[in-house]
Amino acid sequence: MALLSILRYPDPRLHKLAKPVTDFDDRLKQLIADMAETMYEAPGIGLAATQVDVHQQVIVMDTSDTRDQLRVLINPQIVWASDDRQVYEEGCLSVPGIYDGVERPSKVRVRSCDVDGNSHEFEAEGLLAVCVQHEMDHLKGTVFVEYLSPLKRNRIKSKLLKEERELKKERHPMAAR
Ligand code: GNR
Ligand code: NI
Repeated sequence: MALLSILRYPDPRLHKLAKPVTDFDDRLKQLIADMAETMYEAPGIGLAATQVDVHQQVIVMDTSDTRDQLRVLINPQIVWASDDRQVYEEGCLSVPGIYDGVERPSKVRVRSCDVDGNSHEFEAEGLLAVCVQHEMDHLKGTVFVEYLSPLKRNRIKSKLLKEERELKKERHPMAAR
């Protein structure tokens, strides 16, 4: 097991398009184990492979209160979405400290594969529906801040870049700036 480092917005690698998984092998199982460990440690309710710089369609999620209901989604597709929508205050491990309302379909039906390549379908609502759609956006290179106004997005970008510079200074206090 290993903790993976999570890319931070505005890293351009967060906008890469993930490719479908074709090999359901031990390498995939290792990636899933490492992503789950990283998600629980963060802590977060979901993590997409894109966020750890792996551009394959892999998601881990756990929206349970007990943190013992790991869900693994490989090559997920939304096969149905409700017309009614809900606004939820979203956050993202790749956009630390930022929370804002995002409107999405309140229910979705998802088809995805498990670690062995078997296809499954399930319906999601509430927090699970929010999380699935948020994670699937990551696989398409979309971060939730892209649903906010350009003004808000630019403020978030500046704030995170400034924090990034401060973090670098702490790591290398004597380096030239
Ligand atoms: O941990 C997370 N919490 C969260 C809260 C509201 C809406 C979406 C999320 S997902 C986020 C983890 C994450 O960044 N996944 O990509
Ligand atoms: Ni996220």
